[in-house]
Amino acid sequence: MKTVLSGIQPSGKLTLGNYIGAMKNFVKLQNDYACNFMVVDLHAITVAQDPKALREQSEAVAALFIAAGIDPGKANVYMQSHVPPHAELGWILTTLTSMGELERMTQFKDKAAGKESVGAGLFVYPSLMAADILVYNADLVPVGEDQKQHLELARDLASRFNHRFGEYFTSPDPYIPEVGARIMSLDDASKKMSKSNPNPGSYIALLDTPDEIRKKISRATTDSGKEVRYDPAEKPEISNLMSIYSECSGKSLAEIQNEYEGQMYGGFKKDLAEVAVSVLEPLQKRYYEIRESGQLYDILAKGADRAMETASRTLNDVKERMGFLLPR
Ligand code: ATP
Ligand code: LTN
Repeated sequence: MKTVLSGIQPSGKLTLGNYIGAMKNFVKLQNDYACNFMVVDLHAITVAQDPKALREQSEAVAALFIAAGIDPGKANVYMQSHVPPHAELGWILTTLTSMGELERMTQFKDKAAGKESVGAGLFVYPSLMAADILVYNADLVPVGEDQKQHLELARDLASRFNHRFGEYFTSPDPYIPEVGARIMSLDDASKKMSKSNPNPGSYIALLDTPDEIRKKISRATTDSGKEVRYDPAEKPEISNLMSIYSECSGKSLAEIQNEYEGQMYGGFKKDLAEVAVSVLEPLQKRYYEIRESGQLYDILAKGADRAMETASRTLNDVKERMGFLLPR
C-alpha cells in the first residue's frame, strides 16, 4: 500500500480553505493509502503562539480531522511533537538544505515581509516539512496550491540524500485539488483565505455558526457586474465563490454557471451560504461530540505509536547511511 502524509498547523481557527484545499482529500485518500495526518505543532511555533491558545487550537484541529471524516481506525491521526523523529530528521535535512533554497520560498517571504525580527525557525521550516514527508517515505502529499514550492524542496532533498548516501527516499508527489486548490479571501480575492488573517470577515471558519456563515457570504466582495460566470482573471471574486459552491455541493463549475444564468448575485450568495452550512453543520455536530467524548487523547496516542514505528526505523536507516554511530 502506498503512503500519504499531510499536516495542518494549529495556528488559528481552521477555515473552509483548509477544508477544501486539504482535508477533503485526506478523507478521500484514507481508503486507498496508508495515511498519516498530523497536527503540526512544531511548525506552528515558527511564529509566536500563546501557550493556552496553542493547546486549545491543537485539540481543535485534531478533533476537526475526525469531524471532517477521517477515521482513526484507518488513518493515523497524531501530534507532530509526539513523534520525535520529525524534529531529528528535520535537523539532518536542514544541514542538506542551502540558504538560497530557503531564501526563495514565497511563504517565508510573505510571512517575513515588514517584520522587524523573524525567527530562524520560520526560515528553516521547509526542511522540517520535508522531514515530515520523507520520514514515512510518503508517495503522496495532499495540500493546497500554496505548498507546492515546499514540496519541490522535499523532492530535491530526497534526491540529494539518495545521491550522496545511496538510494533510499521516495520522491513524494503533491496531490492538489483541481478546483479549490487556492480558495481566496472573501474581502480580497487577490489573497488566499488564511486562518491567520486578522479580519474574521475574510474567512469562513469551520466552526462559524450558520448565521455567521450567512453574514460573511452576504458581505463577500463581488464585482459590479451581474453574471455568475467562472472567469478567474476578469471575475476573481465570483469565480472564488463558485469554486466554494462547487466544492461544497459536488456540482461542476459549468453546472453552477448554467443554474445561475441570468440571475443576480444576491440569490447565488444566499444559496451558496446554505450549501456551505449544509456541509459545516454536520461537521460541527461531530466536532462537539468528539470534544465531549474524551476519546481524543487516546486516538492521538494510538496514531503516534503507529507513526513512530515507521519514523524511528527511517531515522535509524538515515543515520546509519550518513555515518552516525548507532547505539549498541
Ligand atoms: P496560515 O494562514 O497560518 O499560514 P493556513 O490557513 O495557510 O495557515 P496551513 O496550516 O498552513 O493553513 O495549511 C493547511 C493546509 O490547508 C495546507 O495543505 C494548505 O495548502 C491548505 N490551505 C490553506 N489555505 C488554503 C486556501 N485558502 N485554499 C486552499 N487550500 C488551503
Ligand atoms: N507547511 C504546511 C503544513 C505542513 C505540511 C507538512 C503539509 C507541515 N508539514 C507535511 C504537508 C506535509 C502549511 O503551512 N500548510
